[in-house]
Amino acid sequence: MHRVLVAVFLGLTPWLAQAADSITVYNWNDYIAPQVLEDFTRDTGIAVDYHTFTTAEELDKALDSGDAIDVAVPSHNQLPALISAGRIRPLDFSQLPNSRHLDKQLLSKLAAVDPQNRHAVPYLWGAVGLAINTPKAEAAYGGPLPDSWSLLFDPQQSARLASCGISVLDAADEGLSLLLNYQGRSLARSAPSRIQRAGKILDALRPNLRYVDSERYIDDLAKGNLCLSMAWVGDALAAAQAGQPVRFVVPQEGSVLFIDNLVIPATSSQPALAHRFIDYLMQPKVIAQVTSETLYPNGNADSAQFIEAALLEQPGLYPDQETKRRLFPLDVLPEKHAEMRNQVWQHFRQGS
Ligand code: SPD
Repeated sequence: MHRVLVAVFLGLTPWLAQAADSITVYNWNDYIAPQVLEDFTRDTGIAVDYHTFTTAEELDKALDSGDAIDVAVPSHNQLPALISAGRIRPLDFSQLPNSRHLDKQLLSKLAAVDPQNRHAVPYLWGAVGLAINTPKAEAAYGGPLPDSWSLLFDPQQSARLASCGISVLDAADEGLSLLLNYQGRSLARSAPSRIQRAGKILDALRPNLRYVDSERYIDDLAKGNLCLSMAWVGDALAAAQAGQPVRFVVPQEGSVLFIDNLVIPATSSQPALAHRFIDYLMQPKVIAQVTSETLYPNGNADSAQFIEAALLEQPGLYPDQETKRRLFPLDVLPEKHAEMRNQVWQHFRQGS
């Protein structure tokens, strides 16, 4: 559904590209309400050349390429490297009056990776968990399922679910953080040799998985073609909204939290227009529309009044206090650890 709507919008881009002012935006797949892009162009006369990516590496590559990008959406754990490499600019808050609506608690979390919140404003955030198609998974498993990452990380358990379809996000930080947390450890505090050993466990799981991909699983969950996925919350809730008996679970061992942010890359050729786009998205009514369509919580303290009560109360979208206690933010990795993480993940992703 999300992708169809995006395709409709993209069909309009040749016409939009003729507008005098235009900006280039890089965002995660399935992470905008396409109507918001059309409304922005209608309201401001600024066309949007909109690109999507599905992994953090793809965004890093685009930002390293030197191509002019006006607005991008990195996750919080990418910010320290982007800031220290000079890849993103400090924001000019005098051009962002709607920043007054931002959630102060989220801003204080972000200040740990972007001191004084100079470079980034929160867009959408959420938890990683398991998307479970309960009837299919229970039938394959042979009874009720434990509320545990063991469904995925214990090869004996995942072998029981392999026949109904398991997928894993193509997200090294999430995957390795969750595995090490399941083992009672932490990715950022693990030596490269420990990360390498974690890679061996992932490799042992690989035969039980249908694929490692962060985009294909959205349609497959929504069509009932998978019974267990490591999932970002909105992608899991979209399958439930499409009518599948899919629930989003934050297992008892806990899980990771991401905050995705609006930033202006150093290569932006239109920083004033980029500020206008970011400010537009920070209007409570606009970002509420994005949350309502993507099913991800947003970083705006004043948007709830524009979101349907049934959606706000939907379990999983905004985690309750008990779930929040089990969530920890994705870690920022020292460079040596990051190299090992990339090596291990590339091997796992390829499955050979
Ligand atoms: N459908 C893609 C949604 C992206 C969610 N955020 C990704 C965070 C990666 N660290």
